[in-house]
Amino acid sequence: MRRTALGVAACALLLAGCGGAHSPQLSAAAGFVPQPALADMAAGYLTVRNDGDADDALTSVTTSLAARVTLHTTDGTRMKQVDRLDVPAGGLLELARGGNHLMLEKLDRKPRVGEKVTLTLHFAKSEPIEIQVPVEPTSYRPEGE
Ligand SMILES: [Cu+2]
Repeated sequence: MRRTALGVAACALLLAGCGGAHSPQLSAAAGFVPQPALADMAAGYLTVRNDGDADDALTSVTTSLAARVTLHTTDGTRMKQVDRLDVPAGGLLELARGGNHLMLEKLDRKPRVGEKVTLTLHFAKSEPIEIQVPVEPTSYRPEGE
């Protein structure tokens, strides 16, 4: 009992000592890959939510489906490859049609509607998150978009 209480107290001190232990707390949802029109390239969309009190950033994505995944932003009608996409503290990183997105390049095979694709998201600070996203019809748009 006593040891536990001391442990907790020491822990609280330690946390206070490192500036309140700010850390990101991430979760990923609402992902999908539209069935690609091209044989060797697909887009990917998802949302990363940060319930923590420190910023983080998506820095890369890996999947067995594609040799390479790049991160893109969209500026007007032009897309631009970027090194990272920020996931602000208490905020969202949204990847959606017409905006930020993933490009899955050099596909192993063409994914079909009904399949699941496993994506591993890598971040600047947080541990990687693995999600399974469905392959949707080419022109699919989620509700509310
Ligand atoms: Cu792109």
